[in-house]
Amino acid sequence: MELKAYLKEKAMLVEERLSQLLPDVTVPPDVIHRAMRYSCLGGGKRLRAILAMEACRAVGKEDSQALEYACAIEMIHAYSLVHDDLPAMDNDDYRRGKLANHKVFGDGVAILAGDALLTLAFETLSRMKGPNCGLVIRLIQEVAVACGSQGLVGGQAVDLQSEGHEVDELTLEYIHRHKTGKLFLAALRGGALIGGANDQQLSAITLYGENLGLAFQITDDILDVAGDIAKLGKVTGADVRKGKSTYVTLLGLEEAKNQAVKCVEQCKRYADGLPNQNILAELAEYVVNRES
Ligand code: GRG
Repeated sequence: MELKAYLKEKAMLVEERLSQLLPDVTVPPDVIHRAMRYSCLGGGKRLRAILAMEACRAVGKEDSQALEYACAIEMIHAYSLVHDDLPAMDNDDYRRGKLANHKVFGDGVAILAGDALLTLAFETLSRMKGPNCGLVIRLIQEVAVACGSQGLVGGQAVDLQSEGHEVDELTLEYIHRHKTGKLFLAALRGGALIGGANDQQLSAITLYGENLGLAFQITDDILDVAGDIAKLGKVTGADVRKGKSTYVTLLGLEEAKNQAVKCVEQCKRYADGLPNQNILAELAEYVVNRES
């Protein structure tokens, strides 16, 4: 099957399961459930979910075994986007081609919707049926560490502090390895653990994930200067307007592209060493060639 069709099919599976896991809008208090569903459903590439499922498949189990885990990761991703768009953070009005959560529901409800999505993600992890208790705890730990002050929150904190200053490449790398990279890593590593990865396979998946995260972020920076607003579903040029350093401002457009290509080469090397048929190598290509 062609990659695009395959990704669409997997994204639909994730969407369907997420819709079942999220409380219905008829469940009180309806405003919070409407806000949660608004930002968690009906958009997004579901890249992190697909990575979790592919990592599971790459080391030996059906990708469906990682579906619940993949949904928990997508809830956390949605939460991070809702909070990131708030006026006190990145202050963006649009996300995924529609108004940001706080523009529809107000800042207070948007904060609570994010909080509830994070909490529901951990509830979902704790209810997983397939993995044994020990593995469930390990998965919860992977996700918690990725999200905390030495993960996404840490990356976001340094990003906030850096606004309006020029930062060096090391700081920029810190921001992105944490703010963006850690959730990719948690998705991949958790999927691989569900798939029964041995230590060597888990470290290959980790190295794949580190390179993928970097390739993804460099591409994000390139899209912010050279992307198509209609395809991106948000405005371009936001980084420059906010005085943010990016891979493009630090390295220039051409060198940024070269670095992304190098990361993809590394990704392919690690993906090719995994035992079962998977699309991780193609996904790395997709990440740098994407338009949104
Ligand atoms: C602890 C989860 C958590 C968050 C609190 C707000 C915050 C701290 C962190 C922000 C993290 C953030 C917004 C990182 C940016 C990640 C990024 C590049 C998002 C876009 O990802 P895509 O392109 O989006 O995969 P879609 O819409 O396709 O899902």
